[in-house]
Amino acid sequence: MISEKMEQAFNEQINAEFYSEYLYLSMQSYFESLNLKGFVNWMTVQVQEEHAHAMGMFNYVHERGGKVELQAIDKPETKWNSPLEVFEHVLRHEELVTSKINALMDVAEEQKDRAALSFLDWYLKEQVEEEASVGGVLATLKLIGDDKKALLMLDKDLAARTFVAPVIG
Ligand code: OFO
Repeated sequence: MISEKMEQAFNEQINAEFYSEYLYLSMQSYFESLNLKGFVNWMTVQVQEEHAHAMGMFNYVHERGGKVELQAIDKPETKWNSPLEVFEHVLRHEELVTSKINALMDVAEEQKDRAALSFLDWYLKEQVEEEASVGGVLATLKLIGDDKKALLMLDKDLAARTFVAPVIG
């Protein structure tokens, strides 16, 4: 059984993961409007990953005898001025999520919930990977600048990303 405080903290993080899914879906729509299908694909995979992150916690709370109460998901941004601006936003967002996972681990530590700590370890490692992969695309976009040909080459690269259902926990 998890404590009420731990359950509440997980519920908040589940909402944050669903918000991430929503935000990336909004970014996917932006790339659809630019007809950059590789970027669309990258965002499609990101959306699926965020859904898996949310569901991993959703299932975990139930496994521990807790209850999930879904909250309203905030409206995500819908407008960006360039792919570069989108990926700056993604990196900022992932850094925020990393801080939220750290805060969740702080609650687990304070509650002496070692099982939750060990479960959350996967999320912490995932955040390191997320920030690195987003940082890589962002660095390439900075190099590309206004070069349309180079942007289309990156778009082709991003089309290769595939979703692999994660084994969480
Ligand atoms: Fe769930 O990792 Fe991104 O937000």
